[in-house]
Amino acid sequence: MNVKIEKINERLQELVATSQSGSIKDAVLYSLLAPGKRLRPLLFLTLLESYGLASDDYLDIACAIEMIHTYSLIHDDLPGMDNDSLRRGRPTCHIQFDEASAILAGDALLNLSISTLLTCDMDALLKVEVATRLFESSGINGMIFGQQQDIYFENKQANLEELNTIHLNKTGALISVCLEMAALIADPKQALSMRKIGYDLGLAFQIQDDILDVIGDQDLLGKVVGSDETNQKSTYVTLLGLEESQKKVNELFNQCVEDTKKLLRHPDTLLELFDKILKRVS
Ligand code: GRG
Repeated sequence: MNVKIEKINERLQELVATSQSGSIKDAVLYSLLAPGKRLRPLLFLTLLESYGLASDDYLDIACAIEMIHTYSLIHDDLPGMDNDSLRRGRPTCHIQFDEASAILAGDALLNLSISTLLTCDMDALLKVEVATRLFESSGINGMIFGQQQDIYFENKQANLEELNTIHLNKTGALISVCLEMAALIADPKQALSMRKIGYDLGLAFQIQDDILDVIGDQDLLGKVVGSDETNQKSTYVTLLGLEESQKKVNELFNQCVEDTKKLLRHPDTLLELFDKILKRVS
């Protein structure tokens, strides 16, 4: 396994270890340590390394990001939202435990993410800046807004602009802030440019997700395919078809590559990660 992923997983386990024992801790560990790809923390840590910083020094921030992502997946899978039964190759949290435990496990992860960030070892002002952007992006003006729009458009036809708003907020905001936070730490002048690259990457990632929901392999993806159709969701594939959707992914990817090369002296590792993310089958 990738060394960075191993370190993220070990640190996640340590950060939860001191929590009160009981079913919520069990549910948190069940979802958090399930085999996720850790793409968001990897983007953050990889960009820090591209800037020449030691990524190990920022592992707690990477874990805070993953905690937010995992809480969003647990809540998204609930019967009141997407009502999914499979996630990361396992029964979803509310199926394995129960709905109350899944709601509380998501809440606990959000809290744990905040305390992890606030207690990490970093200059206090920079920490406030990084935390502000992380929680703005995952909050009501970012991921949560996207989720609300996503639910609003269930059983309704969204046009391309509306779909972009959903995708950019629901998925793009958290992906984007991973790059933005690394730039804020290492080279603040590049933070806005990195945010833009992150949004393009996030949109491409979500379009790829729309494609995989139609042509993907359920066993590899570890989640139920065809869930967009079941939930009557507008997607890039329903609006533009498979071929045009793939074209859009490629266009966005090329844009990300071009923009990144303009900013970084050593872009190769980050570009390899972009490539891996957008060619993913799982
Ligand atoms: C419930 C507040 C709240 C928000 C939910 C992000 C989100 C908003 C819901 C997740 C549902 C979903 C399928 C979103 C699209 C983004 C996406 C493909 C997430 C899965 O990310 P991966 O593939 O998952 O990185 P792993 O399991 O590898 O971490």
